[in-house]
Amino acid sequence: MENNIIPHLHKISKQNRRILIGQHSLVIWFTGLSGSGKSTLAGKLEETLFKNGIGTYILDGDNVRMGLNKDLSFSENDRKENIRRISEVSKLFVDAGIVVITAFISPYKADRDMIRDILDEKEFIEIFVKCPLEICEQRDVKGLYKKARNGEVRNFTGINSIYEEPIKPDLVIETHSMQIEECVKQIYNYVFPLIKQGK
Ligand code: ADX
Repeated sequence: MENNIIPHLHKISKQNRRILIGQHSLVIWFTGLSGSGKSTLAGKLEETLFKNGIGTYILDGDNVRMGLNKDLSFSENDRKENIRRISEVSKLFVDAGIVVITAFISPYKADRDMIRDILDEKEFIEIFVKCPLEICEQRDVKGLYKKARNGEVRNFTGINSIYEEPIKPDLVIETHSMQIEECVKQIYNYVFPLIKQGK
């Protein structure tokens, strides 16, 4: 496509910034049903990483949809656009040297694959927060499952909108069968060496 945009190459690179901060920046991408525990895990993981000297930033569905993405609905196209924008924002943060932790349902496999594609190698960790729909529905922290069952919320993931499970995620965390501390420990043990040594 001819758009007359020529990227400007600045002198300070992603690698320069990583060396200055002392970490390998990457994206820790949580995917799973509403109520599966993505935001809770993201928050606890961030606390643990922060205490261990890692610079992080959380991008969370409910928060981002109040600002940058407040014009988007839960239709298939808007969910795609939601994830596309978040991927681009995540890429910028990675370029800045920061470890990004995201918490979005991100129901479509193609969209999650797209994120992996726009990032470089070793910059994307996909974590499937696996929790049966019945348990998420029992938890119903925000009361949205009840509303979806009553027809008050349309296109609700798991009820009348699909969720495509990851086929080969880097980690699977079952929040219904493990204590939160154990889940965080497992994730931390996996990501910390990747952040510190980039391998
Ligand atoms: S995504 O599908 O586009 O990735 P995202 O993670 O940004 O979703 O937002 C999900 C959050 O929005 C849910 O946790 C829930 O609180 C709220 N929400 C409101 N309506 C819906 C809906 N129809 N389907 C799913 N989540 C919804």
